[in-house]
Amino acid sequence: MGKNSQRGGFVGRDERSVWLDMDPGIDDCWALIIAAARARLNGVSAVAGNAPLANTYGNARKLLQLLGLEPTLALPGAENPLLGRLISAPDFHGKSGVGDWVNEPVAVPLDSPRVWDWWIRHHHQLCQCDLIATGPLTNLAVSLLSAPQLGGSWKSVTCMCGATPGSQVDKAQEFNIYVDPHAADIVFHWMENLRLIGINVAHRALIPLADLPRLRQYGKIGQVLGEMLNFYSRRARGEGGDLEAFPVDDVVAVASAIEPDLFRWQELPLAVVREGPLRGTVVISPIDLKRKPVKVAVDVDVEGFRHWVWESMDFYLG
Ligand SMILES: [Ca+2]
Repeated sequence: MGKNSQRGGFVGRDERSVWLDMDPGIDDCWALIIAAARARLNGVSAVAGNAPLANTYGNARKLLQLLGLEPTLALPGAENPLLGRLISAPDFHGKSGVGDWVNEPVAVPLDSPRVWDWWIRHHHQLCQCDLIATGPLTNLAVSLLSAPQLGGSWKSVTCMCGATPGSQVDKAQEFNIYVDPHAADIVFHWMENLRLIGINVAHRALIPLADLPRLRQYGKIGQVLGEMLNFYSRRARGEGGDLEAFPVDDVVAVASAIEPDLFRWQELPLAVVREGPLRGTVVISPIDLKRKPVKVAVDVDVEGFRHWVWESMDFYLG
């Protein structure tokens, strides 16, 4: 594996810098592993989502350690959505967020800096960095409420959430956006250079169950990831319509940020339904809201995506 101790992180196959904002979460873990193979990780911020913040923050730290990276690259974010109580996803990700992988929650001290403090303090560095968000968008929204100019600070921002307006999917809502629809609407309003991956695309780019034994060739990282994906794939298989495959939404988001040509995009101004039975549904914004267009993924090269995933994993060949 290629380490670069001088900068405290891996150098992947290009010199791109990324920041991951996530709620690990099993597919978040795979997304982090692949992002670390492809790019330099500037930071990983945790948000409450698939599990409470103490779990998602602890999971991010432990995974960074597994990859030989500094656990201090992880920063804590929000413990709750902007409004209402946290909804987590133990059915898919286990109570800890990472299936049966033994892990302890890491309590966040009251006086610990939160990620939006770091972003504000280091805002001049963000223009070099692609932000990829694969959890509820609470951290991004808090940063924008605190300092709206951060919306124009990133090189690009990719969010895994929702579903493209007008797409035919088995559910109108998706977990990240359903957990904190108010945060998503703020992000759609204020964030510039924004790309959206919805489940209408992510649930097409499925990984066949038959591919999982390939993980055995990647040593300890492959073993840990394999155990997690065995847990997750048993629960998520069939999402997307194929019982012999499972979705890896957060990995798709990383692919779309690093290899956007694998996707077809359309520009649309977006808003989010925040309350009621359609909570979390993405709609084309009414003209009077005057929103900037978002680049929305409308199609994916499925075979190209799968090839990219395993090519990325080869970074970890022993
Ligand atoms: Ca996630």
